[in-house]
Amino acid sequence: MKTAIVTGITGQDGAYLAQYLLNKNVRVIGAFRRGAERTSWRLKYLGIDKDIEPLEFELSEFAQIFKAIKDIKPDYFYNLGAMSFVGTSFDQPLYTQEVNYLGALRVLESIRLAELETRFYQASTSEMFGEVKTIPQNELTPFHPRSPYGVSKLAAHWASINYRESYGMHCSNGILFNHESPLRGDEFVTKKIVSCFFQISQNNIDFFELGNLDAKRDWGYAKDYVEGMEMITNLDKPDDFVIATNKTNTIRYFCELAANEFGYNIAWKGKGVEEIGFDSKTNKTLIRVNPKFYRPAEVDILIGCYDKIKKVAGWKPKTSLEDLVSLMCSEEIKLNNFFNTNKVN
Ligand code: NAP
Ligand code: G4F
Repeated sequence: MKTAIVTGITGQDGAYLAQYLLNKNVRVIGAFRRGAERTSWRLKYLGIDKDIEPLEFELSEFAQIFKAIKDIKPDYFYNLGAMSFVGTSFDQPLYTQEVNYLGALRVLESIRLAELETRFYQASTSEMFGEVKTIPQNELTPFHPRSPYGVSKLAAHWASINYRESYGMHCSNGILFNHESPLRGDEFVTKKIVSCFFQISQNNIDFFELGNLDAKRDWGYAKDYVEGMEMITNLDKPDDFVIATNKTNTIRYFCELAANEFGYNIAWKGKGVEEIGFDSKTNKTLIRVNPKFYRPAEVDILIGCYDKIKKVAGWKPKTSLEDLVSLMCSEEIKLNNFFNTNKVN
């Protein structure tokens, strides 16, 4: 039986990856940080909280990381733990580097010092492309990050390549474009939109506020994407791969799709901060713009070409944006019931 350490086990991808690895008969050691309980609501929701071996783990603490890796000698190390919210990285640039870049470096250095054959996976991101130089973006597209988060992830990306080239370690980077699911954190725009429409449908709120409606993202389904992570680490040759859908859409379009799922028909009027989204059936305003959600520098468009991973590992996306929105909206109701009936963290 192979053993995998997964950092970020309490996050969206950690939960789905753990579920996928367990189904492949891999022993999963879930690295969580103090303050989080040993099991997160996501693991509980998926029904796998009892199947994961918890490991207290802080990405800013070298001695703890080194000891864990030396003692456990994992076959795989999936580094998904991060300060992952772009907006917050502008307010916490140093902490973001500490965890996202130096955290990855601590893991790499620990594997090297412990002289292990551990296969390392780094959660790289389309945010590294930032102000994009080509459309679509692929593994050869030059990087131009636009946030402290993007800068930290790019540094970790290069560290992973550097350990591969310098020490022959099996280090791979998955350059993942935005991927969403019912388990997505509340602060990310897709989940925020779905949750707010649900709250409007329950008469708990009248409207909600967003920032830039024109940004375009390549959105896929997280459950499809963790399969790509597992495929990458099982390739003979470590390498870097884009995982994406090769389709891009605006935040505005995502709102329209989610609104439909709850029985609203969104139309738009006004411009900039004056713009509103209203239900054309009732004329009620459901969406307003608030500049507090704008970012100091924006990534305007992301769209990824996944040809390389399709060719090398046979991975391709299975879920359309329309199906993804539909499943996020229907699951939102179930999630609400889950939170109402479970004491979870
Ligand atoms: P997420 O839901 O925000 O989860 C982040 C995880 O990192 C949480 O488990 C969090 O633990 C953990 N973490 C944060 N700081 C830590 C620290 N100092 N030490 C140890 N663990 C720490 O993120 P996600 O969407 O699953 O994304 C997984 C990874 O992929 C992240 O590295 C993200 O940057 C990257 N990525 C995500 C996307 C996407 O669209 N989702 C795209 C590209 C790359 P707590 O629960 O204790 O906070
Ligand atoms: O959902 P977001 O916060 O995701 P973002 O910034 O693209 O980052 C996510 O994807 C990255 C991959 O490219 C990951 F690496 C990263 O960890 C994270 O998972 O914002 C998406 C877009 C942005 O352009 C933002 O300006 O939506 C725009 N937006 C408009 N109104 C908003 C809002 N974003 C948020 N979070 N909240 C709003 O109210």
